[in-house]
Amino acid sequence: EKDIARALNAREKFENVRLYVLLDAAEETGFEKMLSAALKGGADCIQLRAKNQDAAFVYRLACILARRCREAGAVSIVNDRPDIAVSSGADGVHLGLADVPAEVLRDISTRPMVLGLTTHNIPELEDAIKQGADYVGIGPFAQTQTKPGLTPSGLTYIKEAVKHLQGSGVYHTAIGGINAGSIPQLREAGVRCAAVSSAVTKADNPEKAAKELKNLLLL
Ligand code: TZP
Ligand code: MG
Repeated sequence: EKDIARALNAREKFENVRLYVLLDAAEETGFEKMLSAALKGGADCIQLRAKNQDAAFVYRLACILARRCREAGAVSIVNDRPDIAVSSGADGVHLGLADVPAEVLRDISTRPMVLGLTTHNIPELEDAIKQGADYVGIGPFAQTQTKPGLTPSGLTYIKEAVKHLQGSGVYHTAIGGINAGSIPQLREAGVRCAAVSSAVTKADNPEKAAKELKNLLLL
């Protein structure tokens, strides 16, 4: 019973997340600047996505992420690495099919953690629910430069997933090639939360871009 209460507590952290921003880490200063802009722009959740980087570097950035998000009242998520998510003080971890299984997080958690899992179709979605996901990524919505080689599912899978998740208590975030122009059709499809990378990080004014996305998501 106590375990259920703890799990619900972690899940509830995601309840009010509307704008989810993924930040790729290249170097520390750039990361901190972008993190500040995203938080000022109203991002409710930030994910540290550090591919092909030293664990020492990822850990350092994750600690910064966790602290800054806590101060701003936003949710902090570390991609791929449950060990770094737990030890840095972040709120959660995001895992895909190529990452360690969700049980690893359970085995090493010293506190309740938010678990996010990637899904591309209904069988993967059902599996993610079984694995105890607090939220699932649903997509990719459109062509993305950030993660090459993905075939977009457009609105088809996103609509199915939103319907499938109704009443499950599991949250979702649409992902993949989303920009401000995508938000109205996503909202129409029942999407509450959208995850973006380039729409914020490659914008001339990242803070302003985040604000615009957030306002559209709140409509
Ligand atoms: N997973 C599916 S799409 C994607 C990830 C990490 C990248 C999203 O980035 P962008 O720039 O918003 O398309
Ligand atoms: Mg991954």
